[in-house]
Amino acid sequence: MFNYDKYPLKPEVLKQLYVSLLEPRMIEEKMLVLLRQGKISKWFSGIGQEAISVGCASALLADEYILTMHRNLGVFTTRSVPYERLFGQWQGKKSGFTDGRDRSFHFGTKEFNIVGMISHLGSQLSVADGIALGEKLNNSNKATLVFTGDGGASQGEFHEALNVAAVWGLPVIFVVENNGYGLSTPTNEQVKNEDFTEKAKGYGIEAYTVDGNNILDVFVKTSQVVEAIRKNPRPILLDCKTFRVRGHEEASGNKYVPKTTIDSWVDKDPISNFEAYLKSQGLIDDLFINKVKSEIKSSIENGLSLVDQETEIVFDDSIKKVFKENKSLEVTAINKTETIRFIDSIREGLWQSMEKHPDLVLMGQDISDYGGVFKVTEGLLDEFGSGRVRNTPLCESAILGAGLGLSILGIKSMIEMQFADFVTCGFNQIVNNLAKSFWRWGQNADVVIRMPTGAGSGGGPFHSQSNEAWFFHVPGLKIVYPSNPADAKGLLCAALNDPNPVLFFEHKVLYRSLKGDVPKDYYTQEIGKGNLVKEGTDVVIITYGMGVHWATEIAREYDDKVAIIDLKTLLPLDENLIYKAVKKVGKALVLHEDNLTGGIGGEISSLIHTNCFEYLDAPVKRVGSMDIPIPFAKQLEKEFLANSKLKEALEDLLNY
Ligand SMILES: Cc1ncc(C[n+]2csc(CCOP(=O)(O)OP(=O)(O)O)c2C)c(N)n1
Repeated sequence: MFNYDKYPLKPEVLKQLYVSLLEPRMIEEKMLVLLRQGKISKWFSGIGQEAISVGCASALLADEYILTMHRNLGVFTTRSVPYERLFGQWQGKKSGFTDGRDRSFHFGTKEFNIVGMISHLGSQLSVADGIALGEKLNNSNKATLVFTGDGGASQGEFHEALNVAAVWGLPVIFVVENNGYGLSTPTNEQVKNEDFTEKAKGYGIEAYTVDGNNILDVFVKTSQVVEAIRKNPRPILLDCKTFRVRGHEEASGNKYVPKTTIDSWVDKDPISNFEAYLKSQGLIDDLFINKVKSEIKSSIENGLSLVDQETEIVFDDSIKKVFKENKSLEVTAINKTETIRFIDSIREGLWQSMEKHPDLVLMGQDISDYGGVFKVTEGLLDEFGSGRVRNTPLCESAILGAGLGLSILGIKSMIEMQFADFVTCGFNQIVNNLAKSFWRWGQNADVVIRMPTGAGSGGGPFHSQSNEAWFFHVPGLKIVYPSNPADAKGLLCAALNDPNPVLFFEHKVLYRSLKGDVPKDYYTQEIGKGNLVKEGTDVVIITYGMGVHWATEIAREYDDKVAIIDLKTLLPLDENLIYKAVKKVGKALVLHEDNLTGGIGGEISSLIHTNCFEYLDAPVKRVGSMDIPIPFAKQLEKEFLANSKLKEALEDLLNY
């Protein structure tokens, strides 16, 4: 059935491949028993597909990254991940890789150079791009390999990741496990053209069809392409034809698959066929097979008994650790200042951070020779070169995923959204991958996302939204929103020092309209600290960004009655500063440019009511923009904005 003779490999290699194939099969057979006993929660079967995982993992060097999906147990076993750690992971034990925080194959381990999936299909592909970019920038001559199913390849991320890899010449191997079904959907309902090599060609990517049930075909083809791309970095796609002979996951069954189809693929089983071949060649015999099987069996039993002896994981405060510790020290500003615009302060912060972190990479649309649509990155290309100042194709998601990939190699990145509005196209990567990675398996996402935001320049509903509240809800993210040039530079430098994902909001209208005194040298400001910018006796306005300027303007009309807090950071929120000021004056007005409903003001107002109730002389007032999309025409936009309602609300509160 398989022409194994085509590949003249050494007997030791052939025998090792056989043993490597047996491992995942035998583990899985045992897990199916444990599943029935309720000892593990879910199982996604890779039976019949082991040749792909094992062949690929055997072809790569141990220090080359592999990004796995839910049917790739063979990668873990081939990389000699201890069984007890895998079993611990599946049973939510401490010996696993996620401290019981995430299930099954949703973990990575840098010790074994494996990055596991998140549930959201497609997202891994861009992370692989980032790792491959890091390897390329490091001149390491290493390849990266990432798996996707044929179903997952319908995700937009597949398109984005392949395109980026092609344009940037990244040494990444995209392996499509083309196994006939995505859950219950047959491939012909998933895609019109089932040949993924043809799709690859559309991106300018070399591609090969691989018999995914023939271990030698997988191993030899992968070895060849990995060798090729180490020397000459470029992406290659392997379309591995195979079949999922069991259900999507054990509980769901596979009644929708014709029995004759399953039977025909069972006949093509990658292990029994290879075993028969090796026997026919006199390379192995029953004695050898039994010995290997009994060794694997006892390793499985041993691993399971170790995990059985483990106590259940306990709930404690460590569960709250969503951020990696930030060990960077604050750098104090020295007095020598210059008066510069908001936009210049951001450019200066970026520039000096590029000098401070020699591996920091900037990525974004048109940010390189064009300098970005707002010209924030103008001049950086000439100084720091095209490796570090990178124009990206028009694909937010893939670049955000790539940012996580770079972090895995310990490389910092700054990603510019052309307009904050376009972050919607990368939302999944931010809230599911970047935000949760450290909490899930200890891998931080060292990424700063710059967000040119805000209305006031007639940008209309898609170029001037305030969307900080979308992220405020997500544990694992930091949100910084400066209102003036000095804070912008100090906070940007701090954000770039911080090893965690930071969304950095910059109000576009302030870019060129606001000047301020900014220390010339490099300095940082602490993230998570707000500022009482003005003292007052009767009311405190708690705000940020453009709100600070609106508040400052109106406060002039009320002598010393109005205090103002500039939050500067929204996540983590400087709660103590808020409470102190509210307790002092007894009245609070929370102001933001964002729409009122679901805006950050709701949370702040609730916190004040809970923590300062006895001190309040009036209910907390919220002022936000109207709950409609942002209108384009100047006069409509003006009325839409929170500022138009500020005076009335402030008077109400003062007179309460
Ligand atoms: C973005 C997203 N949508 C839906 C799902 C639910 N889901 C989990 S696996 C799966 C099918 C995956 O098919 P394929 O990529 O071909 O991999 P296979 O399971 O066949 O190995 C679906 C729809 C998901 N995990 N992610």
